[in-house]
Amino acid sequence: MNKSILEYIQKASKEDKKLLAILLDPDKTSINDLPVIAKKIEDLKANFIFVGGSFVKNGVTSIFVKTLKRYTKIPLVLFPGDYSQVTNNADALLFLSLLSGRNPEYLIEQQIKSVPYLKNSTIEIIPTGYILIDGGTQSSVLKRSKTIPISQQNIDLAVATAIAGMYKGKQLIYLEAGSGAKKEVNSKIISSVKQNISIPLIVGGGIRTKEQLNKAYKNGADLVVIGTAFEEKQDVLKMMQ
Ligand code: 1GP
Repeated sequence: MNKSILEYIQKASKEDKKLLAILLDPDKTSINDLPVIAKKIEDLKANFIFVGGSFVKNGVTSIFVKTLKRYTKIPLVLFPGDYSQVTNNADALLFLSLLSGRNPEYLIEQQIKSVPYLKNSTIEIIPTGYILIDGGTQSSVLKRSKTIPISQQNIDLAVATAIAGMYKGKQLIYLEAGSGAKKEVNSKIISSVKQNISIPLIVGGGIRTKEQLNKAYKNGADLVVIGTAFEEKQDVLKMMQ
C-alpha cells in the first residue's frame, strides 16, 4: 500500500469497494498466538488490522504491534482506548473524538495527553469522529468513557452528530454499537448517516453473521470492523462469501 491509509479508504469509498478490518484487543489476545492469528487474518484478506481495547495495560500495545508486524504486511491501525496505547510501531492511528459523549476526557483531554507520544512520530494520524449507538449492552467503551450512547431510534441525533463531526474536520466517521453488542447499528442510522456525509463511514459492534455484514455494507458502511466474531473463532470467511 503506497498511498496513505486514509487515501486508500477514501478511494475505496468512492469506488464502492467494501473494506474489512479485524479488531485485535491486546488485553484479550496472547502475543504467543499472533503468528497463527496473523495467518488467519491474511487468509481472510482483511484490509486492515485494528489494534486497541478499552482496558489495555500500559506498554502492552507497543510490544503487541511490534510482534504482529513480524507476521503480517496488513496495515496495522491503532484504535486506542486511551493515550497510553499510542505507539509509533503501527502504520496509522485513528485519532478518536467521542462525539456522542459529553465527557471532556474523551473529547479533548486524552488527545492532549497523546501529544508527547505523537510529536516526533511518523505515524499517520487520521482525525475520526467516534459515535456510540446503543448496542443493548453495557459495553467496555461505555464503562470506560462513562458516556451515554445515542439511542437506535434517534436517527436525527446520530446524523447531526456525524455532520457536526465532518464540519469539525474529521476525515472518518465511526458508528460503534460497542464490542459484543447485542444489537448492531441499525440500517436506518447507517443509511441516513451515509447519505448526509461526504467522508467514509466505518461501522462496528455486534456484527457476527453474513447477513449483518452485508446489510451494513448495503446501507453504506465503507469499512466494517469485526472483533468478537473473530475472537470467538467463528468462520468470518464464511461471513464474507
Ligand atoms: C468494537 O466495533 C468493534 O470496537 C467491533 O465490535 O467486537 O462486536 O465485533 P465486535
